[in-house]
Amino acid sequence: MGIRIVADSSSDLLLWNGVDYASVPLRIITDAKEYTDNEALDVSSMVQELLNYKGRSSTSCPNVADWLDAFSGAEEVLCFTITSNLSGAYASAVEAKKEYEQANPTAKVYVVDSLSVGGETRLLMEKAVELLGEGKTFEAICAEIEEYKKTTHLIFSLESMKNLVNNGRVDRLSALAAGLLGIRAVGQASDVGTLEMLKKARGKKQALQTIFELVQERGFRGGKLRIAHCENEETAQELATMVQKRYPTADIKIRPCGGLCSFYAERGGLILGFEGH
Ligand code: X90
Repeated sequence: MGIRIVADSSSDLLLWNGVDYASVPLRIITDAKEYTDNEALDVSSMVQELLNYKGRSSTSCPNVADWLDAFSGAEEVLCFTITSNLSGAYASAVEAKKEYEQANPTAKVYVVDSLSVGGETRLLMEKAVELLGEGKTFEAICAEIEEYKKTTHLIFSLESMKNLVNNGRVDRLSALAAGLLGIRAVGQASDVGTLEMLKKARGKKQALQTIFELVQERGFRGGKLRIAHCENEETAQELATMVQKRYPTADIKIRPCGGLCSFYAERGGLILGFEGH
């Protein structure tokens, strides 16, 4: 039997053709409604509803039973989670691993703490599938992913950080600039998987320039780049064109943010996962 890939929905990938893959949803919760981040979720409608909604909103991570469901039936599982520094998803996955291995003594589960979200997590998952295709063993794949993780990065640009601040995922002071008209907050997933503010950019052009510089500073030289956007395909495309012009062989893919990333990145947000050094 092959290796199953499992990831929570912060990876923005719900289905994966040709791969034994399961996505485990996070949830977005308001006093009025609960949204489950799976294929049935209409992300655009959710973003619009949340913009009109004035009450409290929050998110919740998968619990142990959710992870166990996704592991069920598999002999070997590679499980990818959102950064353990901003969510309980990693902790519940580790607990699920223990329970699963206890109940199935020959089964193996390896939990990767992405220390990131979205595109960077996806790069780790893509690497796993690539190594699987090369016929590598489970142990070798786990070790290589941990090495690869040291070379991948995440940069974001956000027009609002309201939901991040309200849910205590970033301190209010660092987030002050985002939300002012025309100011974009540009930052990164730090080495320990926290949200780190780096720059303020005024207007779209400056934001794109800033992002491009930061991406290159972190060693991007035309490898893989995964851009996720919240209702901002046009800017994502502009960025891709800019990168492709400088690095014609770059492997760039654009996709919309899923529910969880849309909730935190908010309308206009861009999240980039890429290969560097
Ligand atoms: O457990 C939960 O309820 C989920 C909490 C998630 C908190 C943060 C998600 C951030 C999503 C925002 C821009 C990228 C920041 C990257 C920092 C590592 C996307």
